[in-house]
Amino acid sequence: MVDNFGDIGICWRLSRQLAAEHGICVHLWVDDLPSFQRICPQIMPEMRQQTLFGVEILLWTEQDDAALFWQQLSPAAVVIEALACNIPVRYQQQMATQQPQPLWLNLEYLSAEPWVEGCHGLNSPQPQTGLDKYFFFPGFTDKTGGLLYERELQAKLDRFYHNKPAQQDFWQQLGIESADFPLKISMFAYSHSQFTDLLQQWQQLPHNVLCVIPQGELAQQLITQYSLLGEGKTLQLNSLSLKIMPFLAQPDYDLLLRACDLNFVRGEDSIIRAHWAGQPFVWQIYRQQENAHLVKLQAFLARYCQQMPAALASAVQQFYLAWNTEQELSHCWQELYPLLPEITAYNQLWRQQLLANGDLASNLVHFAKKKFIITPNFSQQ
Ligand code: TRH
Repeated sequence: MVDNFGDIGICWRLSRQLAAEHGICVHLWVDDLPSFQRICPQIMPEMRQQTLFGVEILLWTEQDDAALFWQQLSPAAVVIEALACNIPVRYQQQMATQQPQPLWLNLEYLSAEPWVEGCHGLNSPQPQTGLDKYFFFPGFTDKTGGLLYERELQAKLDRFYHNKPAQQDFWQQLGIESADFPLKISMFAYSHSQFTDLLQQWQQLPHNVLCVIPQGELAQQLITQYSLLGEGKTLQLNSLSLKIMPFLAQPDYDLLLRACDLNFVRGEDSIIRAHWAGQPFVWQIYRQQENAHLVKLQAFLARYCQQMPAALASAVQQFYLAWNTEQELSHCWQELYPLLPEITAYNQLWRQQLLANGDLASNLVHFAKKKFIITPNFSQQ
């Protein structure tokens, strides 16, 4: 089972936003429609071509006649290679024959490392086509492409948060009476050998705690560990209620993050959505070989914690490091827990700082317009 949704999650948000807010005609090529359907239930995996939310979605196949297929397509004015995919060579060759030449962008992975600023917007000449490919880096500063953020997002999240019946309804659809839980935690994480440390800590709190876990790697680990736990069932461990929940449609997942008091997130898309939700969050970064991810994690912590009071920064950093290196968690949880209100307040400032960099989709459109001396059909549908 594919259990990673970050790449499609990012491409889908970007495509929808380019179509909805910038009136751009977007074709999104995807090679795994069943995974896409997990975050967007309207997707019909058996359809090679479908239009949703103004975006034309097409199946990317590697079948025998694929070369001919790509060769026959008329290239777009702007072509985005997202997150380390490679456009088929035949399509690249077609791009090279166009006048004006298409703008070719390489949308990179998210990193808070300082070198990103120097590489964002750089061109990389492609000898086989004579075209330039431009690096477009998401990031946390105004020298990067910024972060995905839809125009109406804040208003939508605020409306939901202040509409108590809507929130109650949301929880009820998950089979949860939200009023029973003064502390609600969402737990979207990769498997974790020390997770039971946290569960033990939460069981001992003097009030009820809810922890919801979406279906996936960690949920499977827990189902193996606790025979009474299964999909849709709630396991009661003293004051802790543990529940495996269905994977939600992406917009509902955004609401879940707003409705919880603490969000554990993973990968590159959910961490950013947790930012916008504004509640305290803990990031489990996607693991890479030779611990390359820990360098990225430190770079993020350096930026995120920069303006925190020293004691807060230290508690946050220790918890993040323990969570990402599978160390014992009880002690760091005890340090972190009383600081959650302080983190919530800090997150508002941090969010404002990030929003001042502009959103990624708008920055990308701006970049594309700057690169075109004349604007072909990119900006109008
Ligand atoms: O799924 P991920 O672990 O993705 C990762 C990283 O992005 C990594 O960079 C990539 O290379 C690797 O996959 C292969 O975590 P991420 O990035 O947070 O993506 C999860 C997506 O799933 C995000 O768009 C939110 C969405 N989601 C839902 O739509 N519903 C849900 O119920 C949940 C839990 C998530």
